[in-house]
Amino acid sequence: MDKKKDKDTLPDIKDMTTCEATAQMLEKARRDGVEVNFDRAATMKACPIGADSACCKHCAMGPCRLNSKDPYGKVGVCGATIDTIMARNFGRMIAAGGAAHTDHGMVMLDIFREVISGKITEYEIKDTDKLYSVAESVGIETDGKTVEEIAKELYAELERTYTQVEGEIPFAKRVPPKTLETWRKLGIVPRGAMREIMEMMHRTHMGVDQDYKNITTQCSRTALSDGWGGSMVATEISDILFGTPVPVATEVNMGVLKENEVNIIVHGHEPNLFESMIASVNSPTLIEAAKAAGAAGINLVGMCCSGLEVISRHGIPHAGNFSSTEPVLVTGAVDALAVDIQCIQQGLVKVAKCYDTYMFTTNPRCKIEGADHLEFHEDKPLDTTDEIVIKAISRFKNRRYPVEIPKVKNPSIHGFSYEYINYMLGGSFRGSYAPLNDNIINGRIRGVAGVVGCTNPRVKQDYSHVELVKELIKNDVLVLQTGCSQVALAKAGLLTPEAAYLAGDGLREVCETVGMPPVLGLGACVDNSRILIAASEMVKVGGLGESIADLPVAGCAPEYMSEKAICIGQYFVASGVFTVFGVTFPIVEDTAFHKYLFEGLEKEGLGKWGFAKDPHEMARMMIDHIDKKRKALGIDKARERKLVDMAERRELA
Ligand code: SF4
Ligand code: MSK
Repeated sequence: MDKKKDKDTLPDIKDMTTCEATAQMLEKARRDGVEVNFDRAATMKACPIGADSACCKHCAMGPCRLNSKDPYGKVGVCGATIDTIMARNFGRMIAAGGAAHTDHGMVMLDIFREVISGKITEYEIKDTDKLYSVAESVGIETDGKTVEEIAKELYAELERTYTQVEGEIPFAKRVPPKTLETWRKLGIVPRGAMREIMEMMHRTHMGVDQDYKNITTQCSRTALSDGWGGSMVATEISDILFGTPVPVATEVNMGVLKENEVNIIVHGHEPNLFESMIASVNSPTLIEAAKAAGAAGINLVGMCCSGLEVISRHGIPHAGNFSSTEPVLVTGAVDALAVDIQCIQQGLVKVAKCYDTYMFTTNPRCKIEGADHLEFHEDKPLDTTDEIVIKAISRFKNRRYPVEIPKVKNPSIHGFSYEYINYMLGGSFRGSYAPLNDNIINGRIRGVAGVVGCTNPRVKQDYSHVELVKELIKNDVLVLQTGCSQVALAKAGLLTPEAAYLAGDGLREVCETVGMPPVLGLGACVDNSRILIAASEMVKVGGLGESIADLPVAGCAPEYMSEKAICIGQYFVASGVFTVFGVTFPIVEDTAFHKYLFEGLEKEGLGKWGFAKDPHEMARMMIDHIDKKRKALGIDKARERKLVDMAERRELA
């Protein structure tokens, strides 16, 4: 890197992130002459045609570039219009995002099968209550059966989530009847995810589906096969194998690294690698080896969604979200970085090399040139994780660079699973979402928002997440969180009961009564399924309409970057939720396809998309939508509280 030139042309660090620790590491990276993701985002200009999805390279007659300023001015060589091209690109993003989640889910199911058959002995069924409840939710009779029998039946049933050729997937049984009726009418109830993703790819091949509305139908069906299928299986099986989260207090941000200990970070998405890493760092032999190398101990921390899987199950500290994965290596304190799948930037390898950090890929799906590959096998997981710990100890012993760890960490509480929210609101004997619905109906809580998704180094890190959520809770909107957004809010101190002081009067009263934060962390990005289940339960409890589309709820991914996020957005929209995205939207405005996603789908009984760059504008759009739904339900009057001003007070006196 040409340090002088780039230092002069790179933006001010305070415009790149609001995370103090990340900012400190960006400063250090510049001093050290190391290039990280934020620098690349600043110097790599986004292609404007690609950003609008106005190009197609689906065949060798192209690539065809249309003009997003004059979208109907020309067509591709085959005659494809801008709407066809954008819808096909959108569909392929959904197929890729859905494939990532469903493949993750299928791996969890593979592990479950091998645990039941006894081929994997390192893991076990940890949460039998959850096993029973999931089995019953898909219609499996549990009375008089052994855990093993139920588990085998559940495996066979859930395998259909992926492989079913015709008919509805098992978790369609969890969808509120009215929502399901709309899906059936529109022909979007998903079959197995493999079939839906395959059909999505087929339809978007050159010369197949060239009707943007018809392509959108398959977009919805494919996305739903993820949300109510692949992702939901990933969440439920992870809970059965590793435990359903309950609230746990921990700390978040780079200050969780320890200069005098061997630091190991796990980054990615699947819980299995991390679960075994926990076993390895607690091995007395390895702790002894670390001490013999001069360390006070072994410090295991998480990042990204791997970190969120274990923060909520074990209270393992978390060092930061997606955009901080390269900057954290600049501390020089990370002795080993172990990654599995998804959101692993190739740039990590170079930064790791600059600081002598061992970087290990562990999954056969994700090898990276220049990183060491130590394959992880669930039937002998400790072979890999022990080896990573041994390598980390050797790096600690031979640390060559000065260590600089930002002294920034925040206390936070995570682990609000759907089940725990049920218990928290109603108690163990009458666990229920009824108190939530009651408080929405009486107006103390205005509505519920899911604020989720990535960070993106093209926008100021964490800024939109935090501003948006502050605005929502100030307006009595309870916020549910997953993915990297949750880490942004944890770093800002909002995942604690004390943060209730930032909430409006009504929400604050509820939080103080229950003792809960106004912002609830539900899990990793694959766990958005927990939000869908919570929404279904709100419908089931009653008083807030008959379908998810009737609920006073909204969703947002203010700083998204991944194709998984687009798939999540579409499954929320298809489930009936108004969903706002920030950063950029890959569709030309004022085109027919854009109008269909942003207005047309709602008219068909689904949700709709929204887009805004400014978090306050996002909040306004979401609150307006929540108020619109309250009005339609006839519960808007409950919120009309007369404010008495000073003149009126004097008059009353
Ligand atoms: Fe161009 Fe049509 Fe081929 Fe796409 S499918 S590259 S629009 S000719
Ligand atoms: S890790 S998909 S950056 S939330 Fe799930 Fe974070 Fe987004 Fe990756």
